[in-house]
Amino acid sequence: MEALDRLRAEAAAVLESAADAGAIEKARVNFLGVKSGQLKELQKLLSGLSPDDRPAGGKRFNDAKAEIVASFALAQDRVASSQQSGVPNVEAIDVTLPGDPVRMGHLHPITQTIRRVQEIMARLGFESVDGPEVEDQWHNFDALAIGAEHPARDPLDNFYLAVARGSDPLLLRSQTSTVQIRVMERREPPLRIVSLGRVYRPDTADATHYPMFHQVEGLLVEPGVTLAHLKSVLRFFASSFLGGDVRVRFRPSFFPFTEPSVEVDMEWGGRWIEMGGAGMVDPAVLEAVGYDPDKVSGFAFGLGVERIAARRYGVADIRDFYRNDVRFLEQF
Ligand code: FA5
Repeated sequence: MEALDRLRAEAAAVLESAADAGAIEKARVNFLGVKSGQLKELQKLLSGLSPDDRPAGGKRFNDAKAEIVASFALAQDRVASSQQSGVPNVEAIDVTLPGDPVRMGHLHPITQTIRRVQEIMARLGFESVDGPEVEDQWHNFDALAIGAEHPARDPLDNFYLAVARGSDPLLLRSQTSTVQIRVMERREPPLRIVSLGRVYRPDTADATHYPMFHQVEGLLVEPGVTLAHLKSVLRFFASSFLGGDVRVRFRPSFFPFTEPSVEVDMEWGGRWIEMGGAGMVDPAVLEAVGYDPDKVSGFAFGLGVERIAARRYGVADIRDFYRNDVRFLEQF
């Protein structure tokens, strides 16, 4: 039975050094082949043993066979894994190599702008609130003193939603002034709120317009508020947000829900850019939400977030914010 031990050692050596699947297959046929494998030849010798020796001989034979089969499986695993890593027969992972850098994303510049505006306004005591993007006629128009025949309601200037016949038409809000009403309906003055969110208008996209954009709405209602307070707040905001001493200019304007109304311009490289509208909350609006215009007054403003972001980052075309070109967005 020494022949068995020799065969066992030989098989282990051959399989250990087998470099590829071909060599393993050759070794398999040589040692384990059913017809003329070496193991098969030795098995034939078992029948020549005396009945007393046969059980022990059979056991040694089976042990040797199991060992050769195990070496065979090991060799197969070894060759398969070195093929996968492309590295022949060596440790596949070098833990001393520097890791692959992970590409980190960051917040979209408009989201960064929104958070920064909220932060600055919080320093003046303005609390951030939200309102729905799908609005009813009351909050988008009626309560803001925008009459039934006002052109701002034109279906061509708004995204109306299909609703059941006979029910009040809903629309994607065209301005964040809706949130003024929602807050005043729920709360009593004094109030200092700021609301940033999406608004929708079927405007043709160009360098300063997009059909979906964001507004920042500010509202302050207290006894004795004047236009001078409004200008101070806007100048503080503009200087904090844009850095330096930013000049703010009011131009006379008209909004149905403010009286007087102004357009708010900010200076940009010697040029004045319109950032939004503002004014003193119209007494009719205060009355519509149940406030007493003899006791409190207020100011409100609504600025375009894309416009102030473009001003801050030196972006010439607000459409760039929504092209999703990573090379553009990476800069912020
Ligand atoms: C309003 O929407 C008023 N609700 C603002 C207001 C609030 C007045 C409170 C008084 C009191 P206006 O339609 O002008 O006003 O829009 C305000 C700002 O939104 C504009 O000055 C501009 O900065 C921005 N804006 C308007 N349309 C677009 C657009 N299509 N794309 C990007 N920004 C826009």
